[in-house]
Amino acid sequence: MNLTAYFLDRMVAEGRGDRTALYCVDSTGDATVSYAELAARAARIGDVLRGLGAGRGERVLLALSDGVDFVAAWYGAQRVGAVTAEVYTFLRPEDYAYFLGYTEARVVLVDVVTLDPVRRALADRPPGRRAVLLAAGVPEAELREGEHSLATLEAGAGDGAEPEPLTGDDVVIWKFTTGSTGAPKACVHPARSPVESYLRYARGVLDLRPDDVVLGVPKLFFGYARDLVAMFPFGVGAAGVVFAERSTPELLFDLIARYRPTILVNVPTMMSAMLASPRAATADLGCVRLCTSAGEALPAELHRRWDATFGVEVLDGIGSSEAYHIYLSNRPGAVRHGTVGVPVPGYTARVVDESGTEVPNGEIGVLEVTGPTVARGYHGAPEKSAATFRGDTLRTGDLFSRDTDGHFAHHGRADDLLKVGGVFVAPSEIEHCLVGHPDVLECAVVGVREAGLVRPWAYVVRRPGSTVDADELEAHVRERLAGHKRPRRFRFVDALPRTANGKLDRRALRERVEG
Ligand code: 3SK
Repeated sequence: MNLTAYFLDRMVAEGRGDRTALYCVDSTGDATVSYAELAARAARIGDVLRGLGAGRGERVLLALSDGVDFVAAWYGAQRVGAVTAEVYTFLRPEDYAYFLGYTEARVVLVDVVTLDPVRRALADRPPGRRAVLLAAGVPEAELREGEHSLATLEAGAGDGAEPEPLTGDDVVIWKFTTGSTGAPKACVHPARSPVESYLRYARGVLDLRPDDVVLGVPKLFFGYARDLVAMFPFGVGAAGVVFAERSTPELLFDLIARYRPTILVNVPTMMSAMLASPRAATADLGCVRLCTSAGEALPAELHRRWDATFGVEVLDGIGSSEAYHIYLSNRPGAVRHGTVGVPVPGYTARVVDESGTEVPNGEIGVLEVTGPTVARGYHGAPEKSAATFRGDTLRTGDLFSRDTDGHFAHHGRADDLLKVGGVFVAPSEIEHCLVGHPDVLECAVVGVREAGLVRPWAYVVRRPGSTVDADELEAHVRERLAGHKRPRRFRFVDALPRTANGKLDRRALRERVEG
């Protein structure tokens, strides 16, 4: 089960190598890349990596911006049986030092954006344990002794030997957690995880088709997007759109007009930003057959506004690096607002209390999910792994309820719960209520100690041009929420802190509040 053989080479072997695998927009311009071209590059890069000592089981760290190089290098590493791990491109040297030390990567791939911070991080590594630096898109003249240019080595590489023979049990992917509750940890996945996820979610739920074109809002270092844009489509001969720039509503509207994607891989924050854009009223999303939403809970009110404005069905779902990808999702034609749907085929989900007993429908508890893609554990964290994984069951730490029809609703993380006046309050309930106000773009609720008591405070980002004030929001929540759930204070801010994956960073917000 070699992922490059499965997702790329197979298309070529079946005579479909001329089909477009990627539409790319990066600093070198626009490119259309066929399956045959991508497979050939992956084979040569595999040869390069083997030559640098990154073969079977060795970690290859990708610190690359989105583009053809990212995708070709990822499949090159997979082809030779290496273990791929991806990191963000806007980190500080000390962050890269953490990832280099944690992964003990044999090779680190960088580009013009990450060359300098990674180079500085490498300088602090013990000499015998330094990753080899392989630079994509960086002129040879800018490289130092011991650093390598991907283009130069690729030009001298062979077409690559056969893909490394692997089984579904061989570990090939490390997916990093977002790190909003501590240092990022890698969830260790065998080759089976992406293939099962592709078959069950991408085929079973999204019904991916050869004529699909998938555009993703998050960058490729986030597995949610990487798999949906540059892996799952390849299983059916469809195409992904990759672009180096950060996503903005304007850029997305431009890319939609240009590439006419049929699937939009989205997150709630961007859905809210797209709705707030002046272009929302005239944007033509008629080409999009499905929009996925994950990464954070999608408030029902935001979902309804999206439906009314764009008329594109949204499949809200939930996934995680621990479970590899999405394991609960709404289904086309059967969307239930305010829920993340029902288990993806092959998964079972239970809402349990502290003793592990299933709670009755409608009650809130912690979600446990069992399925074929649950990670082996976190690398180097046996205690955290033992507390989170039990065989193919994952204790998610997320609060959920299940309705009588089997749809699951997300109520935030168990460790984000606030105890207000002795009663547990889920910040997400207050946030979803506030986002229902037409002038609230986004908001976050945290517990703040006032005179020794925990009180919910709301941090609110107004819609552009809005002057909505605390009194008006107070009136809005008074009509909708019980007294103890109402925010005691409203703070208006320009933006909320977010993790690299775009999720709300509650820890950073709490630090800001306390600091
Ligand atoms: O939300 C997440 O963290 C996630 C991670 C990996 C794959 C898919 C998703 C939604």
